[in-house]
Amino acid sequence: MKMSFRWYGQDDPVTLRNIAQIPNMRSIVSAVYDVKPGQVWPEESLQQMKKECEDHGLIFDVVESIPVSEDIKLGSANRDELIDVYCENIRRCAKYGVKCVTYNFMPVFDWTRTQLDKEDKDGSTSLVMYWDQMRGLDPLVDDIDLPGWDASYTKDEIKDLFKAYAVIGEDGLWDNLTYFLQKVIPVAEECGVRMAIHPDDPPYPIFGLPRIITCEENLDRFLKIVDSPANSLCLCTGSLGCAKSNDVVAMIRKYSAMDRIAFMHIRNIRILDDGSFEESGHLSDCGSLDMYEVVKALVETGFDGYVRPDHGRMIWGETGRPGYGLYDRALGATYINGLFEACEKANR
Ligand code: DNO
Repeated sequence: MKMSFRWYGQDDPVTLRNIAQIPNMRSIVSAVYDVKPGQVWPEESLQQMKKECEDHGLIFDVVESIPVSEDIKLGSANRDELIDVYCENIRRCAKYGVKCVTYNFMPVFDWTRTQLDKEDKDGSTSLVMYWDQMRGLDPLVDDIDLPGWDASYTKDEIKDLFKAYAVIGEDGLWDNLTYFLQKVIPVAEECGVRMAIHPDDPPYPIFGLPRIITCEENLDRFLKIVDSPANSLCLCTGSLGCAKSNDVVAMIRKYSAMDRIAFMHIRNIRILDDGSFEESGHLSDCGSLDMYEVVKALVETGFDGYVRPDHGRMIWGETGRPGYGLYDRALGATYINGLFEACEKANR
């Protein structure tokens, strides 16, 4: 496996020097952040990112994310132009050494949480989603302002998007994803990039918006749309794992054996009785997922893709981007390294 760490560029309080000091750290996961979705990424930005990483003994070879515009997901009239820009961005990333590009196909917003700084008994804080804070909210009536939502939309724009997704539904979203993949994957293949779709987080409908990258049946369907290693998964244990019906270890075993996992996001979550969940420390004991079994499944199937510790808690008084501080993610990386070493030695 190739150990990696997400870095938000020059504005990130976590520095490349910090990251380079974590044992076994190899790759940087980043993106060009000062360009809006649907625009071409300047080559200078990619070149600079590559150089900065190299100056710290790290490799910039994973992009997270090239965002997919809503007009592509909705199948709007201008989608061809936007897909052309998307393909150009893949080519540009490849030119500067990128081997894996992560993206998601979630309508309107990325992950959903109800609080980003829930304090645990030990004083650490983490991201949580509590159903009792979600219930009763209606995006078409209420002014919803959940943490992590794209603040660039006006309330009216959000309402229009919800209506547009209600019209296309899940079937329309599958059609638009198919259209996107059929154009994008050949380009990725041509330039040696593996596209890695991130599962919906959480993997069930939120406020009635369609969600399709959610479960084994749907991942099977997704992978068949274009049957190529360039059309792969970013398998996020914490996202798929918060639906009790998902057997994450079995999914990893199956898709890794098929060589269809390009990128692993490894983190643990604690599922509560009502289906709410809290992001926990990475260790198996801290949450509901068995991280040893996760890594064992990867090792036994010969996984050689990218791995990153996903969201960490805020500990030791650190402040910063929720989920993306240095300390707890570094502890996560070290724990994951340990699991890999043990499983690899046992597998020899
Ligand atoms: C959350 C991340 C996601 C992920 C995107 C990929 O912290 O895992 O935001 O980057 O869904 O497009």
